[in-house]
Amino acid sequence: MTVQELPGAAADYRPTPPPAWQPRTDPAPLLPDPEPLRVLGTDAAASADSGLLLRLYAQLVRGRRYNTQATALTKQGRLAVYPSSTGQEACEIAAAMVLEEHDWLFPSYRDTLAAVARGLDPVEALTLLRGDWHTGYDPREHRIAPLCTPLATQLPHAVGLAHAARLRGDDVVALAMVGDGGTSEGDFHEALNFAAVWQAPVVFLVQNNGFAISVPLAKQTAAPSLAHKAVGYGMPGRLVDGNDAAAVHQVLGEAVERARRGGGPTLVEAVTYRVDAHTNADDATRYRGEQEVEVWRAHDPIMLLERELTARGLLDEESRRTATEEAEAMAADLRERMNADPVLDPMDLFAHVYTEQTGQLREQAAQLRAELDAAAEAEGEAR
Ligand SMILES: Cc1ncc(C[n+]2csc(CCOP(=O)(O)OP(=O)(O)O)c2C)c(N)n1
Ligand SMILES: [Mg+2]
Repeated sequence: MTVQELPGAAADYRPTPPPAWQPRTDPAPLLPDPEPLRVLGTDAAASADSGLLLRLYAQLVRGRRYNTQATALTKQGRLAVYPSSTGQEACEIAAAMVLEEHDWLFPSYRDTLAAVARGLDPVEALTLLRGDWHTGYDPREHRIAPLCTPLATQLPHAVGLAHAARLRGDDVVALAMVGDGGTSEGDFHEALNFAAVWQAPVVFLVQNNGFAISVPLAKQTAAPSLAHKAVGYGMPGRLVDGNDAAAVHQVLGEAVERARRGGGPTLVEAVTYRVDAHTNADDATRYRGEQEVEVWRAHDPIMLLERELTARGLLDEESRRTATEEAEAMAADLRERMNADPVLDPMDLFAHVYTEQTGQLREQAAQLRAELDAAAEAEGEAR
């Protein structure tokens, strides 16, 4: 294609150079470190609190078991779909643990573990994924927004809530979770911009697990790292090893404290890996090799913690067994309760959608009501 030049353009155009442009703030302190922060297996681990490491360990073991149990339930037809976070447990658990009870968590569909670690009933956390109805839990009870399926839409919600809380003088930090793919959504950019302009008390946690379904990170972005995106909005970007539970806990803890003190938002990129397929409905062998997965298995979050705890003499056979038994008890309870058929009213589908029902939804509700009544009548006549 040839670009047509306007007559007289280029050659005659000799503008006065504009005044030198200066950055309004120094970008250097906002830049992420070149390497993700690691604690486990480094000198920094010596100063990590042993009680915290043991709590993280118990929760990670429990989280892994939750993932395998929920995946098994999909195979048994008890759960429609489950996006496993196996391999990402350190991010999930640390995110829940750095928050106070009065803070808010804004999870994505993959973040069931974070919601459960924050106190949500393990069965209620699966209501949506079972296809029962809507969110399935009361978001206000534990201050956990709905597990969000539309990518990144939870982020502007988190910013709005955090900003509103600050205007009211409430001590609330919002932690919003999103995937690497979600960073390409407009909502991600709008949320970051508003958060930085308003200095809202928000922490954005990007779990870079390498893929958005089959799309690898290299096809998602050309940025030096996802954490670098923070700089363009005027907030600090932090890069952390997402499989190192102590490091994720430290970085998120610092970001939450900063937000609480009025220091504004932070973007944290946790570099991790989705070991399982996108969901039970996906076949990951079609877009990645087993070798790649093996490399990440050798950097497993539970294994990294076990190594550290064992080296420090904090984890013996008995405490390991206790953690496993507790996780098994949780899985058994989850199995039992998920195997009971839920009592559902299909009309609930129309409740809690809008304060004032739209005309279209009213029509659909009437249609469903008529179908249900006809079915009940036919069943009555057949008896
Ligand atoms: C707005 C929107 N577009 C597309 C989809 C379909 N979709 C569901 S998950 C997914 C990939 C998201 O990848 P990522 O953000 O990296 O999260 P991950 O699944 O890896 O946790 C896509 C494209 C969606 N849910 N919402
Ligand atoms: Mg991803």
